[in-house]
Amino acid sequence: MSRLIIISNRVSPATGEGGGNQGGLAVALSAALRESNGLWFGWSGEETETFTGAINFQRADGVATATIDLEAQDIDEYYNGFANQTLWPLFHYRIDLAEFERGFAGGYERVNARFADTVSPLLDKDDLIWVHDYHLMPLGRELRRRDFANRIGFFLHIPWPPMRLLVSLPSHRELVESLFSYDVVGFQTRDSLEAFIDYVNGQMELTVDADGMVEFQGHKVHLIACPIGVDCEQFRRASEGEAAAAMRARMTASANDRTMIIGVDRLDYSKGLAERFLGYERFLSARPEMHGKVFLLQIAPPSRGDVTSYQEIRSSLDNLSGRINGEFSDAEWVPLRYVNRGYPRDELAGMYRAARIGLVTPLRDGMNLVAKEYVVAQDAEDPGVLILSRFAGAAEQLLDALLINPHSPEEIADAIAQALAMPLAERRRRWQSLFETVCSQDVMWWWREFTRVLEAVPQPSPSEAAEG
Ligand code: GDG
Repeated sequence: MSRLIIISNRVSPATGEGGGNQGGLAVALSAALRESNGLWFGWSGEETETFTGAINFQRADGVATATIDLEAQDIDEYYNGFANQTLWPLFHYRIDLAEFERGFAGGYERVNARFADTVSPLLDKDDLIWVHDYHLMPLGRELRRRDFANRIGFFLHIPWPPMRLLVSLPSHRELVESLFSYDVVGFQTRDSLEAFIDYVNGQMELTVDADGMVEFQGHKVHLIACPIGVDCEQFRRASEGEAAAAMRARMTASANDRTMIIGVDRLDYSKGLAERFLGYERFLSARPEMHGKVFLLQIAPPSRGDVTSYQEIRSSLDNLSGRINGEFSDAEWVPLRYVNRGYPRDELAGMYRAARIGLVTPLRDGMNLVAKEYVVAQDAEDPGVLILSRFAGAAEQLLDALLINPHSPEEIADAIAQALAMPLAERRRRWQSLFETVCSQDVMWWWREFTRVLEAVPQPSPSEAAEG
């Protein structure tokens, strides 16, 4: 078995038991690394005055990590700039928020080259290399330029946008061409895969065969859809564990016989929080008989606070939540509990379980793990109802959720009413089917599937590698 090298913007291995407090991705990638005695490489999250490429090595619970610090200009141009002000909005169909600055693009290229330079001495020729997400798309090309003939795969966690949107990026062709340095390129959904194929058909005049193989400048790339999942077993255990039960009991006490609806999202404009609040407001306006009987708990830990569009969404949600509570609250009831902080994962599991409705309404999302976590955490005897945006990648799999258009406050309001009235038998039937789907393609399935496809790529013989 080859050694696995994972390269991502940030490195977050799962260590020890974790008490159900580590995200599924960290748990799965750590398991993958343990199995192959591999290495996880990325940015430490720290700033240094001048970039040196000095590597900080750590090992905990059988997982080896190697991290580098970046300088302020790198963080501005690569992370806050090209990654989060150009690619993130554009790939979430928010061209109105995308900034196209040459400095950002230059910083992105520079940091990808720096990643390649610093990781190169750590690589052996038989290593299987797995690069993650939009921060590092050109890294495969940078490694090829440094003569690495290894099998290299790339997985995109966010959506791939339609061709007509992508062409508004000045360097779209170069960015896409750089993906042809990989052997396997994985997307979350069929929809993203098809959008990518559309681009290579339309802009590059290449043909992708029925197995997802496409050749560019003599190099074959395998395109796949490989949906990420959650760590079903661990999260199920966490949701039945002590911390979850204690949190659930506290929530039940504080709910005071009111039915709870829950939303959990990073504070990000792609998550459709404003639209969710408007949908809930519509529900409250249309159903005065429900006043005092329900409340929405929205957990929204702030993220990317250095970027203006994130400061703006935060302040507009402050206004909107204030308006809704001002309009509908009375002395004994607050309809919206809007909380700008995070909770430990096992407590989150207890909150999901205490909620009759999981409200997940992103305007666009690569997958959305919250939808899957909500399903896993439910009590099989008395499960809640998942309301899910059609525009989350998870909607391709979770067909037994109540699927809605998040741009429509009426659809959100109607779905809330339908979920509240849903008979137990229907709740159980829908949940059973969702649970089976979520747990049959969990996060362990996902990494095994991706690495299986990558390992199946024929390794070039030493002479081919030398020619290539
Ligand atoms: C990207 C893609 C794709 C949230 N609040 C708390 C907390 N969380 C955890 C959730 C969940 C995770 O964060 C969020 O995952 P999502 O999938 O919902 O969204 P992104 O962060 O945007 O992730 C997405 C994902 O990558 C994986 O490929 O699904 O489409 O955008 O696990 O539970 N965790 C804790 N406290 C919180 O308050 N502990």
